[in-house]
Amino acid sequence: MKTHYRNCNICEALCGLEIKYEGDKIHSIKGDANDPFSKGHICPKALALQDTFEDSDRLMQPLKKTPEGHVAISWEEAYDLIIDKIKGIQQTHGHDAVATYLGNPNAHMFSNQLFLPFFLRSLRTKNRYSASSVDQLPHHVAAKYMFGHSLVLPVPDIDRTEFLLVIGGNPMVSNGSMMTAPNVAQRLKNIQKRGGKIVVVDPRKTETAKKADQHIFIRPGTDALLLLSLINTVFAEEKVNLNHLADNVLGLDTIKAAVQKYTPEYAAKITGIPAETIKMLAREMAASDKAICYSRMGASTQEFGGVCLWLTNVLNILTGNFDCEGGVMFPMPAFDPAMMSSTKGKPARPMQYSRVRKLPRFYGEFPVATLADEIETPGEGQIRALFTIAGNPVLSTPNGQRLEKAIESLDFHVSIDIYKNETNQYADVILPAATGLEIAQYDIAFNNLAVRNVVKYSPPLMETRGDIKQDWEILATLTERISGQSLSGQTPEKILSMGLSMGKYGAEGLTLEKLKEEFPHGMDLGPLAPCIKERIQTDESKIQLAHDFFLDDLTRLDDRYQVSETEFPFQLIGRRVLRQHNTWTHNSPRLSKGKNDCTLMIHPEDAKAIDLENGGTVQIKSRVGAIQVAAEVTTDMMPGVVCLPQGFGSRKQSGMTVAAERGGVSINDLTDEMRLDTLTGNAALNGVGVSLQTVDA
Ligand SMILES: Nc1nc2c(c(=O)[nH]1)N[C@H]1C(S)=C(S)[C@@H](COP(=O)(O)OP(=O)(O)OC[C@H]3O[C@@H](n4cnc5c(=O)[nH]c(N)nc54)[C@H](O)[C@@H]3O)O[C@H]1N2
Ligand SMILES: Nc1nc2c(c(=O)[nH]1)N[C@H]1C(S)=C(S)[C@@H](COP(=O)(O)OP(=O)(O)OC[C@H]3O[C@@H](n4cnc5c(=O)[nH]c(N)nc54)[C@H](O)[C@@H]3O)O[C@H]1N2
Ligand code: SF4
Ligand SMILES: [Mo]
Repeated sequence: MKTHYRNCNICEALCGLEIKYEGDKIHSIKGDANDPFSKGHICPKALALQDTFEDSDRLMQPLKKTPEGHVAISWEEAYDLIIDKIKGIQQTHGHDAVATYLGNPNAHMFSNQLFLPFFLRSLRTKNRYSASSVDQLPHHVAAKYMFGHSLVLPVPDIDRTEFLLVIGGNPMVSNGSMMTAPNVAQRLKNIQKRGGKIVVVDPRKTETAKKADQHIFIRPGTDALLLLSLINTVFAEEKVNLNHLADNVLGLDTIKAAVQKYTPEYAAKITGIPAETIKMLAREMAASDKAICYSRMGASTQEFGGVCLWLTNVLNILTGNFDCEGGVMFPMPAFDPAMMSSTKGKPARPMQYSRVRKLPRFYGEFPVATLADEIETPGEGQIRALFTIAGNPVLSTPNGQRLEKAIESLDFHVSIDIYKNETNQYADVILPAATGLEIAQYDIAFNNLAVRNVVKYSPPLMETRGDIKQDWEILATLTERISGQSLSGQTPEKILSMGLSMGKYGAEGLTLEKLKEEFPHGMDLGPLAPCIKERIQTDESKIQLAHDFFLDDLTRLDDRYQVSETEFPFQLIGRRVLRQHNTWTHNSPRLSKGKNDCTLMIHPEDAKAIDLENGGTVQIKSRVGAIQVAAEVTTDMMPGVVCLPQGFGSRKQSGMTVAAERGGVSINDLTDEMRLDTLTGNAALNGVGVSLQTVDA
C-alpha cells in the first residue's frame, strides 16, 4: 500500500488529502493531518474524487454524433473532424462564428488555466463566455475599478477578525467562496471563541445563519440599499477611519455626497431591515478595528451585483478594516496571476458590447446570459459553433431550456468533459478528459483567494483509464492545429515553474522542484499581511472609492424600486447542498443517496395561503418556464421568498445514470436570462419573480 498527498480540487477550500492506494485501486481518502492549511479536515464531497475515477459512466473515448447516436472514434479522427469544421465555419462566417464556454472546473485545474489562453487566442473569436458571469464577475469588476486589476481581490482575514458580517454567503455549506479557508466551520467557531461576533444577512435562515450570533432577513436583491445606508451611517455618525490608507484613497467627498440620501430609514422600507438594526451594524463595523464585511453569491448574482461588491469594499475601507489584520487583505500568492498579467494603464471600462443585447464585455468575455441570443439571432457575427470546456450551461445558466434548444441548433458543437451531460448530449464531438486524481494539482486561482498564503504541488496519482487525455493536452493539440503554430513543447509544469521563480517567494528560493521534493503536504507562507502598495495597479496607484461607473448605476437602483412584479408575487432564490457540487457530482452513488434535497423551501404562512402541505407538490412558474417539485415548509424562509437548490435537474438523455435516476428539477428552468446586473453583465439568478400553485395529489 502506498500513500499520496494532494489537495482536493472540487471546491475552493483546498483540503489536503491523504490517499492510500495500491496500483489503480484506491483504499481510502482521508484528510491529511500534516497539511499546514487544512490540518486534516475534509468534507463528504472528497469522495467524489474516487467515485468519478471509478465511475463506469465516465467518457472513455472520443465520441462522434451520428444519426444512430454517439459512436466512439479515434483521437485522430476527432481532431481532423474538429479542425476541418471549425476552419470551414470561420472561413465562411468569420472568426466570431465560433464561441467558447468555460465551466467552473477550469478554475480548479492549473493546467487548464495555463493552456486555455493559448487555445482562446488561436480561435481569434471575441465570442467567449464562462461561468464567471453566473457567479463572481462583480467581484472582478469592482477590483479592477478600485484596485486596478480584476485579480487583486480582498480576502477576509477570518482567523484574526472580531466581527464578521456575511451578506449572501453560506460558508457552512459552500465551505467558503472567494475566501479559501479549509474547515471554515472551525474558523467561524474560533471567531466566537475569541469573543467575536458573526452576523448573517440572508433571505433564508441558512446553516451559517444558525451558527451565527445574529441573523437578519433581507428582501432579495436589495443589498445595495443596505450597504448604501451602512455607509451613510458611518458618515452621518462621523465614524470614518481610513487608518493607514488616508493618503491612498481617492473620492472620499464624492462617496459622502452620493450616499447622503440613502438613510437607514429609507433603506428599511426596501430591504425589510429595521433602521435601528442597520445603524447598529454600521456602528459595530466601525467600532472594531478587526471587522469584515464579506459579500458573496447572494450579493453578486443579483440585479445590482456590481454596486454591491463595490460598496462592500468601500465599507471595509471607510471603517478602517482594509489591508489590516482581522479585516480584509490581499493575498500574496507564490504564482501571482495579477503580477504576471499586469493591466496597469488598461482602462477598466468595457471596450466592447455584445452584438444583440449590447451587454458589456469584461476581461474578454460576454455575459453567458446572452449566449442564446447570439446563437439564435441571424446576421454577421452569429455564433454557429461552440466549444464547451468543463461546463454544463444548460443546467447552470439562466433559462437553460432556451439555451438547450439554441445549442441543439448549432452547426457544430464540441465538448471537452468527463461525462455526457445535459449540454453536450447533442454535441457533434465529445472529447473525454482526465480529472481529479488523474491530473497534477496546483492552485493558481485559490492561492490568490486564500486566508493564508499557501502553496502545494502534487503530481498525478492515477494513470487515466480508457482512451482519455488531459484537458491541457487536448487544448495544446487543438491550439497547434488551429493556429498552425507550435507551442514548442510547453507543459503546465514548465510555465508554473517559470511563474514561481518570477514571484515574491521565487526570489527567496522557492522552486517547483523544492515544492515537489520537500513539501508534499504543502507549504505555509504565513498569514496575510498588509501589502497595499505592492498590489494596487490603478493609474494613480491609489484606491478609487468613487468611480462614475458605479455612481451612475445608482440611478438605475433608484428607479428599480418604483416597480413591483405583481404577476409573480414570490421571489425565488437558490441554495447549495452539502453533498453535491454544482451539476456534476450527482453521479456519485455515495453522495446522491439519502433524503431528497431538491425541494422548494417555503414559509408556513405562504404555504397556508396556497393550501400547500409539507411534502405536497407545488408548481412554480416564472416568465420563462414552469416546474413541479415537492415543498418543504419551514420558518427558515423569509415570508414571500422561496428557495430551490442549484445543480439539480439531470436529464434522462445525459450519460449520468445515477443522477438521471435521482432526477430533481433545474432551478435554471425558471431563472430569467433577461434579468441581469446590466452594469457588469452578471446574471441575476436570485430574486426571480415566481407564482406558486399547489398541485392536487
Ligand atoms: N440558479 C443558479 N444557477 C447557478 C448557480 C446558482 O447558485 N444558482 N451557481 C453558479 C455557479 S457559482 C457556478 S460556478 C456555475 C457552474 O456552472 P458550470 O461550470 O457550467 O457547471 P458545472 O456543474 O460546474 O459543470 C462542470 C462540467 O465540467 C465537467 N468536469 C468536471 N471535472 C472536469 C475535468 O476535470 N475536465 C473536464 N473537461 N470536465 C470536467 C463536469 O462533468 C460538468 O459537466 O453554475 C452557476 N449556476
Ligand atoms: N456543497 C457545495 N459547496 C460548494 C458548491 C456546491 O455546489 N456545493 N459550489 C461552489 C461554488 S461554484 C461557489 S461559487 C460557492 C458559492 O458559495 P456561497 O456564496 O457561500 O454559496 P451559496 O449557497 O450560493 O450562498 C448564497 C447565499 O445567498 C443567499 N441569497 C440569495 N439571494 C440573496 C440576496 O438577494 N441577498 C442576500 N443577502 N442573500 C441572498 C442565499 O440564501 C444563500 O444562502 O460554493 C462552492 N461550494
Ligand atoms: S471542502 Fe471542498 S476541498 Fe475540502 S474536501 Fe470538501 S470538496 Fe474537497
Ligand atoms: Mo461558482
